[in-house]
Amino acid sequence: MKNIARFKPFVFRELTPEEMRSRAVQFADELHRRRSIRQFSSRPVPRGIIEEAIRAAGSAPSGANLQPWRFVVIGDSEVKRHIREAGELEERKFYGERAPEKWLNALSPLGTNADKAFLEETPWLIVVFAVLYDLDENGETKKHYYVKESVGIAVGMLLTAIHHVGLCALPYTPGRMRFLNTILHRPHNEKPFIIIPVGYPAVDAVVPDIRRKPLEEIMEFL
Ligand code: IYR
Repeated sequence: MKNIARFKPFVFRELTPEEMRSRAVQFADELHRRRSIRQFSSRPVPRGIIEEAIRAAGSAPSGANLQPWRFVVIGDSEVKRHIREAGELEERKFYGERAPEKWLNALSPLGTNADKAFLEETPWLIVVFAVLYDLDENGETKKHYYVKESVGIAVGMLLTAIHHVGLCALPYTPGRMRFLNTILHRPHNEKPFIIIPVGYPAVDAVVPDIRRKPLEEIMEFL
């Protein structure tokens, strides 16, 4: 093992306990206002905003700092249409044959179905790929570690960044997503992880009336 670790001073910005408390409450409240949206407006969103949100996601921690993610942003209507067609084909199989009764029951409060108009409505679709391994100069594969965990954290940060700038999104995952490699010309080591339509909500958008578990149900201190 070659030791190539180099270190530099860590610049820590300490907050007062009052600032800490106030920021903690404000941030939790802000995140609780986030909702997954399924009806979007076609109102344009500047590309620079999407770039900054992805830059925020790119700060996520990752296994061995290998940053095993790729964000493909689609603004082209024809590409969006292809993704919608392939997504809806997959969803018709899911809702029509593949999904077990129990799964459909769990989904019923959300009122979802095979129609995925949002894939064409939003100005941008961000398709996140998990990069399972890299190829080095000699064509040798270089393994990536904790890929799902790393990409999951980055996507969480991306959704947070999108919400923070005042836009809406939907973490969307059709059951099988390899069609995205074909449509977007991505190599096989990149595995589709999630599709995130981003934009303004439709003026008449509605959200399911569902609740979030209160703190006591999700937390335990020992
Ligand atoms: N992919 C389908 C089904 C679906 C599955 C889960 I788990 C959800 O939280 C929501 C939907 C769809 O998007 O309709």
